Amino acid sequence: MRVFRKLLIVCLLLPIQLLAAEVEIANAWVKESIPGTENGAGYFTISNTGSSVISIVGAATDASRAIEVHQHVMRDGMMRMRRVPELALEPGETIVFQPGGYHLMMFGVKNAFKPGDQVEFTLHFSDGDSVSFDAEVRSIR
Ligand SMILES: [Cu+2]
Repeated sequence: MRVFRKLLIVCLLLPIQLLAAEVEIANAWVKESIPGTENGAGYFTISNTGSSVISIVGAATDASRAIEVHQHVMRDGMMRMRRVPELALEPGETIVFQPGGYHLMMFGVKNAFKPGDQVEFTLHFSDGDSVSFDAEVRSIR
């Protein structure tokens, strides 16, 4: 009986451990590759469903040589991109990654993205957690 009770406690604790990164990812998509280019961009909506601040500190994918979190900024009347080393989400906050704003910038895309393809991304958070999700390639026409 005592052993059984211990097992039960371990089983109850495990799921809590696995759900440490309390975020929700929705509407994940990737731009269809433009012929002749080897860079790509991924978009999604992320919500912090937990009760503490969570920060995106990096991203990963097998689909490209490198990947960075980027933002578009206006400088001297020109639209430019800059790398975002850390992006914080307050509890309850939602940030939309979309064309002209935040995006996952991919350098050296290995296979051109075609509509309907699936691309897997992983986001790394400052607390050491990470979350993986699939994005669908969408036509830009
Ligand atoms: Cu970019």
